[in-house]
Amino acid sequence: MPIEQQKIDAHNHALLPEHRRKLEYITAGLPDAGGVLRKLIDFQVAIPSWALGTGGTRFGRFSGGGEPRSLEEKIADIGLLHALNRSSGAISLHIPWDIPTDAAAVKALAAQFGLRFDAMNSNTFQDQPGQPYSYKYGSLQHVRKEVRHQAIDHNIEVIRYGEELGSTSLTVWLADGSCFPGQLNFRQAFQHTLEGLKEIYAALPADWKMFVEYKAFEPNFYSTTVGDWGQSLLYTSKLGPKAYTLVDLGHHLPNANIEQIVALLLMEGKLGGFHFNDSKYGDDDLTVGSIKPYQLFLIFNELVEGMDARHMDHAHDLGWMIDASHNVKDPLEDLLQSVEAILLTYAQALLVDRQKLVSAQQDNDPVAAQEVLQNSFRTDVRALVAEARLRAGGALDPLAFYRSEQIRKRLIKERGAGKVATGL
Ligand SMILES: [Mn+2]
Repeated sequence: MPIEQQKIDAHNHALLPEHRRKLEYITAGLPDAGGVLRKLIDFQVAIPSWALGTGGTRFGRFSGGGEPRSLEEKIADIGLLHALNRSSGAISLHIPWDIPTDAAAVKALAAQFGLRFDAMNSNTFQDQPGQPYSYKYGSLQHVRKEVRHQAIDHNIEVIRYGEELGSTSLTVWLADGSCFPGQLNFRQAFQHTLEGLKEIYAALPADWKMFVEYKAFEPNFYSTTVGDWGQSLLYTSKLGPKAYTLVDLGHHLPNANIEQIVALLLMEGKLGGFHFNDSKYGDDDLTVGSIKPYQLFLIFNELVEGMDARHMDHAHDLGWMIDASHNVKDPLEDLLQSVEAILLTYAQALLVDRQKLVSAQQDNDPVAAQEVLQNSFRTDVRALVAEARLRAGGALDPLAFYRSEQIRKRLIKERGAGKVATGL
């Protein structure tokens, strides 16, 4: 659904006096507001194609209607988000849910919305119709060679689709593992997985990256073959320079110190990508920043510090993506909230007084260190993020605009109430 720029302009015009007042207040205290705004404008978060429909649990799925019925409509939904917030300029596809029948046309459509293709995602955690071998007992780890080869071939096929679309990375997430003690030989499962990843790695084009995502549990509940960042790092170190670890915020055991994991992976040059979501208990896939915003801030603080230490480009050198599910919210509203939370937290991390923090660390002064961090965390940066959006051509208040324009209602009218998008 195309959004008319003049409607966004009218929305902005009405909010401008109040916005200016708040912006002046925050920028007055900043040494380099212009630099922060430029970084905020550059920062783009990829939206996965499977996040546009209502998500479900094993208990049910309650569609809100108007869900995209095709890859083209998924692209249109992300184009809509990007038109409103100017920070969702990439799409991450999942094969086989999003096989492009005409890659050139799909690429051209995405370009019309200002979108590029982020990481391609393979799927060896579900059986597809007509598939010769089942992944019930794993894919790359499987005890049978023919199952492993089927999984390898699928990943290579995903790379080929990605090449046609201009993507430059493959995310491999393996649900492989075991549900019961004794079910699996851990070393053999690791070796099989490594061999399979090596074959996939060999098929990567020269400028591509491979991301190996880890997860502590689910769907397997006793062991996972890429269960934590150590295991992922082991694989990616053995694979080579194009292989990186991908951190999904929800894929840790409770209370894991994710900011420390991020710092060490960055130090080793092995952090490649990031999946944002939030959780209370496990892999809850809730809206980013809705449960533990301070943890997200501490993670971003390490990301900014670690990327600066390696002279990395914040916007382009890591893959940023939302990986969440929306059970009770309108997916598009949830995604607007998530992107907003990411940018607010990134802005807060950019405000951290690094010199003061280093001094506090050198002086063994935990009180001063806490003051530095919490001073940034408690700064209201909403006007700063809104200003970045305004300068990039977006809406000052994307969510308010989405609601006042009754976009979901219009999507239901256009696409129907009963159609359910492909995804989880
Ligand atoms: Mn993920």
